[in-house]
Amino acid sequence: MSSVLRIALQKNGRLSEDSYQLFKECGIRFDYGTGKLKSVSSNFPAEFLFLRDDDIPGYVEDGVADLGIVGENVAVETGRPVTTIHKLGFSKCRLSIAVPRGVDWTGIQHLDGKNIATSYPNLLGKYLAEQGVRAEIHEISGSVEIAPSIGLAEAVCDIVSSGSTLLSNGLKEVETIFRSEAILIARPQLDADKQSLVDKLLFRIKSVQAAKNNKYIVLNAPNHALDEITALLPGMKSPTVTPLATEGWSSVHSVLNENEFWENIEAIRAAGAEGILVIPIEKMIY
Ligand code: PRT
Ligand code: ZN
Repeated sequence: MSSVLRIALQKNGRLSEDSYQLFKECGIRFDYGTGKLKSVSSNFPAEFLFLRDDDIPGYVEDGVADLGIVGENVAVETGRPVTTIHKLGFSKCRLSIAVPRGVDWTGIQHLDGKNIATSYPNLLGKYLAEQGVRAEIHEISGSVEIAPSIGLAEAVCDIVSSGSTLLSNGLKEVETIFRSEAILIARPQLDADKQSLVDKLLFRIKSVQAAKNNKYIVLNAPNHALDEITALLPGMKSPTVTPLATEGWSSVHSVLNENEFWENIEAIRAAGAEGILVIPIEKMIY
């Protein structure tokens, strides 16, 4: 029988939509959101399991699933021996310590002898040990941010994204102890057939991510400025330069990375480029 990859995804939560979208962009079709716990892809040898995120590292470790998508915070907190094979760039958040707004925060030593409520006792415990702080960790599974107002703890350590939950509970963020994003995890020992399917999947994921991080750019340039402009647009190998019907002008086509985008565009315009078109890329194959 030929191999089928089993991939565990969060059933319904903050990771779900982006995870489903990623596979869609990789051209891998499967049904989700039907209430089913399992779905078989119609065009890739993969089977998807829909689970609670906290259970995913364990299922991957036990071999029930070969791959899984979870927040790095969950993967590290559970401490399961799974391999992180790729960072996915979505569901970014941080694990932070927060205290009531009125507290005069002087540094991490402020927590000495205090009670801290969290759902992340391992990550917090490790951080406090590194900082040489002796505090009591009070583990709770949800609604951590209300702990100080009901007298359960003097501080919290919780996931923060926009910061509005802390704000609306009268708390302020004072230390970030961990930064997280969604990651693809794998069972450490995959057989050769499954590993080759993982490689195929990773190739697609990287192509999708590269496309998102780059833009296709087309512009008109006076020939005397071509050297300067093409130096700013190295592209995948080198830019395409073709003459325009108008004497003394060329059309330049290239690819520009999102991170360098605005700075380069300004320099390109200053060098004399005109009619600049910026076009999204669907896939980018190196
Ligand atoms: O039901 P299941 O167990 O599968 O899901 P869950 O409720 O445990 O997890 P879920 O769906 O809330 O989060 C899944 C993953 O998304 C987390 O493990 C993180 O890696 C990531 N993530 C990204 C977040 C957030 N952003 C986030 N904002 N996880 C939780 N939050 C919560 C946080 O706990 C706090 O209550 O949102 C609140 C803070 O948000 P802000 O925007 O007000 O700061
Ligand atoms: Zn969960």
